[in-house]
Amino acid sequence: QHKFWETQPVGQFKDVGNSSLPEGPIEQPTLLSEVKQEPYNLPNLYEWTVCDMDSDDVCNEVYVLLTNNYVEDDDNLFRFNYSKEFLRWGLRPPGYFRSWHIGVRVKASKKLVAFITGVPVKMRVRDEVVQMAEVNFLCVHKKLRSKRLAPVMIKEITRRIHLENIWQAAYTAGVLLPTPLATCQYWHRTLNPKKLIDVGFSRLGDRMTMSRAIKLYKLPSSTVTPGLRKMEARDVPAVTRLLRDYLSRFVVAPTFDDAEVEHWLLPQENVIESYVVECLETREITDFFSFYTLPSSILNNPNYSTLKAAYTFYNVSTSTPLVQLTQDALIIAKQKDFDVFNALDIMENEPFLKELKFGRGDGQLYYYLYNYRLRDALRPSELGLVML
Ligand code: NHW
Ligand code: EN5
Repeated sequence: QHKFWETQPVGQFKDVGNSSLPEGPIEQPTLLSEVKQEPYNLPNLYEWTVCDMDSDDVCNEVYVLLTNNYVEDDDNLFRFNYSKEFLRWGLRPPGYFRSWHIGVRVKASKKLVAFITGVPVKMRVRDEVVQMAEVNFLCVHKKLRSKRLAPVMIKEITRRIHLENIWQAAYTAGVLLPTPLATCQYWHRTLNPKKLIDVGFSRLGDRMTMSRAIKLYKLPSSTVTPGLRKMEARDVPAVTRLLRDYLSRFVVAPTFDDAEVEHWLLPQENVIESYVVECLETREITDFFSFYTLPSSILNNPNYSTLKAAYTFYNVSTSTPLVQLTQDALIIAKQKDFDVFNALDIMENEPFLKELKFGRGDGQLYYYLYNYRLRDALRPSELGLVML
């Protein structure tokens, strides 16, 4: 069934429910000198390349590959369209390794035809903090699919992660593989009903007319939380404290220091938006929310070419109710002309989803760990990790 995944140190379907297996690493690290020193072999026409994301030309090649070949929805109406600035942000966090930005080129033409990346993250699993890689942006050109290139790419990035003495990884996918740490659901809050219906992202249900839909999804024209403002560099220490405290509640979550909070949360136009609530009396930062910008190309529509989507990222509420905080996020997203605001049912999101008129999506997101076993799958609300 899974000729490749059966050979890997991941939870196997046959072991689901077997509580006798211990939690923790599935296989032990080896000496670095015992890690294979040469890259895995690719089919003869292809060669490995490190993609230098500092280079505008290389970044553009990656962007073009993903724009034309990355993830689509089940009905092939939409394809993720990560921007170049977004890719640079997502792939160059503090301590990143250039060697983990791996491309495959056609030897003869040098055309980039496949890609896979990792970035380092310190992940807490229960009460252990484990150095891991987050693996993302696995992509094989449409014309090269089903040739078993993906397993070679996964083995090669594993080798390069091992060379940095890192032995665990986290990844997410829309497909079911052996075996999920958690199974999460996408939810969508309509901001621009007319466009979402026109492009096939949503449908007018029974007894729903366009004017009813427009009224249903209407939002206040300005935010309601006093003291809400864009996050600034001076907020980093306070936001780090809030986030560290908050993420400690979840079974699996990253741990962030100031440098990582600065990288992942300081606002960048068209990439990441973050807002803090500053208490007007004490000047304390009591809450914050963030969302990232990830448009999708609309495939084959005569009137529209991109769907502007916001994805909720990390949020912490200590004094403003999370529902109100998230409503302000929706209002700001609407002001910034997003068409839809997306969320997963992870962390404490579940309660605000229904309240704020999110609708269940047709996509799921499975979370995985490589070389780390948990006795049972987690509930989405036990997960404190968002991957791009
Ligand atoms: S999920 C997004 C993945 N990308 C896309 O869906 C883009 C569109 N699709 C493609 O480009 C986020 C291709 O279809 C891909 C597969 C490249 C997906 N994850 O080459 P073959 C991520 O980037 C298995 C893992 O013939 P293909 C996360 C499949 O089950 N495995 O297929 C990435 C089969 O193995 P099996 C996947 O269609 C995490 C084998 O690949 C997969 O031409 C990576 C078939 O290969 C997926 N999304 O190419 C793992 N999709 O055993 C990182 C298919 O079932 C692990 N497969 O026979 C950690 C490594 C680091 C460890 C460090 C200690
Ligand atoms: C991880 N780094 O399927 C990335 N998206 O629901 C890789 N559906 O947008 C993993 N099919 O439900 C990616 N509209 C896995 C996700 C791949 C993309 C994907 C889903 C998530 C999605 C939309 C559009 C469906 C189009 C037809 C959807 C319904 C919204 C509706 C709004 C009004 C109230 C009811 C729901």
